Amino acid sequence: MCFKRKSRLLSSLLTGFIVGVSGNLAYASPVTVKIGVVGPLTGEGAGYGKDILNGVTMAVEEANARHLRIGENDVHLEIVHEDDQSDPRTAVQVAQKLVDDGVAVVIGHFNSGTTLPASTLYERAGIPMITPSATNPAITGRGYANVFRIIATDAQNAGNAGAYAVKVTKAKRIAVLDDRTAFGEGEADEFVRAVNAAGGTIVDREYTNDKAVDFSAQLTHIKSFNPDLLFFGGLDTQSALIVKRMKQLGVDAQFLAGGGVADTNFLKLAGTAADGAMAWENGPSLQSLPGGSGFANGYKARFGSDPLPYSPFAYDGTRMAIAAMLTAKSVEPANISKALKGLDFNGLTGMVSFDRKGDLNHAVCTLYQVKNGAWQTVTSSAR
Ligand code: ABU
Repeated sequence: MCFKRKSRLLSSLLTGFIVGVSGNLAYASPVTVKIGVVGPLTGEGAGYGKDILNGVTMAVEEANARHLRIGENDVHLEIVHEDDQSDPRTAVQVAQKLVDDGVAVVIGHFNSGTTLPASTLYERAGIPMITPSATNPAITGRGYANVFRIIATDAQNAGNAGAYAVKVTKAKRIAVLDDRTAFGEGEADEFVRAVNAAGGTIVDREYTNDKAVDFSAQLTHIKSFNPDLLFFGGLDTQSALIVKRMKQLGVDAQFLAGGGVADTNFLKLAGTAADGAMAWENGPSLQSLPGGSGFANGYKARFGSDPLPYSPFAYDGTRMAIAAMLTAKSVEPANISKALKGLDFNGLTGMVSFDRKGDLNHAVCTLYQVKNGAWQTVTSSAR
């Protein structure tokens, strides 16, 4: 064989080898699909935001370990997370960053007050957003096609609380205090609506803000109405400060709150003043779910702490988005949104499917009460 032919063969073998290798590499190199996660990662709400990020992380790690194949491509999921600091203006800025970054889906935001403005950006960009925690009914009340919520609304949860206060607790004189956020004020409105519908009486309604640490003025005024139940629309830290101050001021009323309160942070901060406090939460209790203890153990093994209330919903929201990609055989946001609307997903938190508005078809809420220093389940309600 002459040198020229030898060299052509070598060259074509090499080319074939390179094509083969590069072909294999092309086949082996998965397409990266970005999953946006957003909530408060700093500030007062950081515990909740990190809990949501952890829930998404668990779902993404599980999916990547299964080596996803979607349509014609191997797919690797990558989390892109942003900190909205629980601030509506920051939320809009980081929402735009996620849109510009080309995320296929967004899991978040945590707060109703951040989700309301940020969701408009996702809607315009045609990117599906699934909130695992923001419960103001207006979030899904604007006819948006790409906004989903994988947890009960406050119309459902605070609605349960209002009916329960009148019909079961038999409260006759009900006072209401809220933190004037989209969440706190919204759930207080829903609570008042349900109390009125059940024939109950609101004797006083007071307001604070979500940064306040002293509630003496409001509680002193509330005390003058001699209520037998106080409903607070707001989160766990302020709830703990309120029950402590109620004891100090001698406000002898049953404390009842809505979502985001029945957690260990409340117990730690409230101490012995926590005993007897009640809270309706916008979801089933983790202990009641077939996969609940497995999730809690897996979470603790991975992150070194117990899950807070919203990671199970973030976990399911992410898994549902992945199921939508598999159903649609596509990672295009428009196709994911479309597939999400038709899915019946057997999740950790139950059978999940969305109604016309993007809310759950079957939502469960749970009432807890502090007994002997721990939150105990009292009852649950499907609404
Ligand atoms: N739903 C509880 C706290 C989050 C929010 O809706 O603002």
